[in-house]
Amino acid sequence: MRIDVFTIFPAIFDSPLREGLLGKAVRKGIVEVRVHDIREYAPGKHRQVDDAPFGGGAGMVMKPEPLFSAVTGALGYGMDELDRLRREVSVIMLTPRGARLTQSKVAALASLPHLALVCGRYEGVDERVLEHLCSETLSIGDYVLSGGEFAALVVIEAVSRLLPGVLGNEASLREESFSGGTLEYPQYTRPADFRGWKVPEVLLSGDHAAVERWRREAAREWTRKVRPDLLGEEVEAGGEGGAEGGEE
Ligand code: 6GU
Repeated sequence: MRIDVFTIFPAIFDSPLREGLLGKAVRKGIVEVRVHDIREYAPGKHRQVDDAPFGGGAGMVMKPEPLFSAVTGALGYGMDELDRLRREVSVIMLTPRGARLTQSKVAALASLPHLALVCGRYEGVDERVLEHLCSETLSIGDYVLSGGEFAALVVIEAVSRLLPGVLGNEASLREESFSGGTLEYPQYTRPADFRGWKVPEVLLSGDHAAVERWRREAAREWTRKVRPDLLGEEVEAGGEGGAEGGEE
């Protein structure tokens, strides 16, 4: 998969793309990420990428020209080829105004050949960028970041781990358990007694059916405590799911 990122802070992406599983996927060539500096496409001596909002109000708005130039130019399309660009590349604006990212959305993105992630900054982006350059918008949750960079990294990380050859198979199995209606069950490892805090007896019993029951119940209990909304829903906006842990 190819991912092009458009940002005014390209250095933010340096170490996340080198470290861990994502770094490995990049080195293996499973995901090819190219980071582009929007400012290099801004005209004039000042390379201005933002301006005051029409109609007044606080904050600055990202100008359309540098964003259109950056995305078309870097991807090798003419300014008159926006339709072909949007057919061939999924151009996604990261913004707190965007549609919410879910695991099912992540899986859908992982099946695409080419993403372009546009990182919004400041208090907004000229709406014509959303209307005529981007094919969709995404937000990673109901809180505000000062820019889309960390959200883009979240998308890259979540998508990359689903690509064939990155994880092995356990990824998709775990994803299924997440979309099955509850969060994951608690995990323990050695020592069985740490400063007097003991691992639940049943996990040491060797009784696989009992372990299974305990995990299912512990997962439900935990989910009820921290994410009751997940239990109230038929199927979490995340594909599959439903059969188990859905009743009550
Ligand atoms: Cl994609 N961008 C910004 N600036 N803030 C966010 C977000 C994105 N998703 C959640 N908060």
